[in-house]
Amino acid sequence: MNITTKSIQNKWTEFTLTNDYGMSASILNFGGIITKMMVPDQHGKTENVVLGFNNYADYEENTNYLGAQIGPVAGRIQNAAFKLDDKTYTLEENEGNNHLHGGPNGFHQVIWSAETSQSNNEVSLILTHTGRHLENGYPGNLDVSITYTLNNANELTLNYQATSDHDTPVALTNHTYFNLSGDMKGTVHNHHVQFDSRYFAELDEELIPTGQLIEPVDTSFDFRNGRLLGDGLKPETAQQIIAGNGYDHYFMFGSEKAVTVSEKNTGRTMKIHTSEPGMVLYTANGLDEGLKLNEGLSQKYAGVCFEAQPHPAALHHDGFPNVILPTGETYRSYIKYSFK
Ligand code: FUC
Repeated sequence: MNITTKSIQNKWTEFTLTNDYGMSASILNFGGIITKMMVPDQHGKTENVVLGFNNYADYEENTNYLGAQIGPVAGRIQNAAFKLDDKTYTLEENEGNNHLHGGPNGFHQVIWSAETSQSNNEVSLILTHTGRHLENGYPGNLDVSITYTLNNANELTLNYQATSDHDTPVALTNHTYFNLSGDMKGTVHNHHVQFDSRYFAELDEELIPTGQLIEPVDTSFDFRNGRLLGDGLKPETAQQIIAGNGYDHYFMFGSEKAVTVSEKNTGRTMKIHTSEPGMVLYTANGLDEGLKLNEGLSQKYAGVCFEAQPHPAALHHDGFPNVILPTGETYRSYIKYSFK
């Protein structure tokens, strides 16, 4: 196991965690961005399974949030405002009238403090940051830590912790675009995905949840028995069309908070386990085309994000898992990616 560091343009550091079985994960202290994840396939061939920029400078304006940590609140906050404890808080509008992914100065734009630790069977990077009271419109000084741990079982775990001195909304996630074909050979149409979800959140034209939860029985939104993502990447239903002919929806997990993703050409399988109550499944329907990525130019559907999180729709509607972190309590969550 080891950790190496690389200075990027004299302002950021990239940490690469490597295990004894050929898997590695590279992470920038800027935005906590996962720039690369090298994972062996069934035949022992090690390739990159995430999308990342070829030039680090392109992460400065990462409007597609490649690999980034998202916070304090991932997802869209309708009309960039919410009410809490009888006060209305106004946030910056960065997508129409709405506030997306923590706003323009969200956690994806922060240079985090970094420490590393190492033992025989795992290596970790610990990033910490304090968001200041009302800095981006959110109440409370928010102390956040994200620990990335790679072990010898080819598992990368992200452990999130946050505490605040005010009641405040918190929904942390990671925005990595996966493509298990390795080195971005094509799109994610042939990725097979399975997870236990009985409800997903209906979206309006601005991709804001309407408050309605839909039962996906026997549609391309039903992943309980597994299906190819390609089934849903077409203009079949109003919900797919709204999302840009694909998925960009919040699914609530059932009793199993896990997702299994596999790609048959390489035999790679990734299992995601999380403590979060649901996830946004986003199939890169809106990914800008022609971005210079590590393995070529980006295109629509070049990756898939599994954004495990509570959803800020809870600020405006009943029926969604809570996003308010009470003063002095600790937000704790994890997302674990296991590869086979
Ligand atoms: C996802 C989506 C969005 C968006 C973005 C880059 O989380 O929900 O629609 O385009 O990230």
